[in-house]
Amino acid sequence: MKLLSFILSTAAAVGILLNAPNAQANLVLNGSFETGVNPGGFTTLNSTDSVSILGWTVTSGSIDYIGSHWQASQGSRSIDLNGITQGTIAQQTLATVAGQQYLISFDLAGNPDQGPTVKTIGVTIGGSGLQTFTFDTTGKSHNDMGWITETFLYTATGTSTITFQSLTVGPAGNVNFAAYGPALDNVSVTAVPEASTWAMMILGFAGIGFIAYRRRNRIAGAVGVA
Ligand SMILES: [Ca+2]
Repeated sequence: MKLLSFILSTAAAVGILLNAPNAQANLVLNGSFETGVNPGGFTTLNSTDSVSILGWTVTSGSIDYIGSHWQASQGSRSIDLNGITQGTIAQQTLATVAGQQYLISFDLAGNPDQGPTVKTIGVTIGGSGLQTFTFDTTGKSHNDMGWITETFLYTATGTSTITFQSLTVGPAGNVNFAAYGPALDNVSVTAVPEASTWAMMILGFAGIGFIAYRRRNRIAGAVGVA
């Protein structure tokens, strides 16, 4: 029974640890795009707008800042990376640290109003190179956007800029009118604890569990003598 309680307390400690990544701070300011001008249904923002959405700059083309037009993934606002042309948004200075690995996570969907059916988004952070992701809007609608979460890992070389750009052309390949792009919401960049850190933390918690086990053992023994 005492050994069982030791195992249970250690298991509880490991359980707390496994939830620990959720506690890592998101380095992205306004990653859900909830703070900015009131977009109403939606508002088109052109390059180089850096004031309409807190923390974000439209660095090329145009985007749509989406309000009630469709279901957000998180909160009530999101982005269509095609305004009237392909657009790019960026956050300039993330406080990433050289040598530290980060998990980049974002929610992806697509404007279901017109083709192309498959929307393509390009993502860069620091010197990561372009990461591309696609989303198939088949069967999706404003009320059922079908948001998915995409992730990748990046080891920083210092502070970083993160960019999201549309790689989606217009219907029938029209690049001059390309208004139906990839949809973006819920961006986060969080530090990933190193394996050695995890090992030390687990050993530490196991040690605490063992000390608690020994203490209960002694108290039980003392009570037994009295
Ligand atoms: Ca949002």
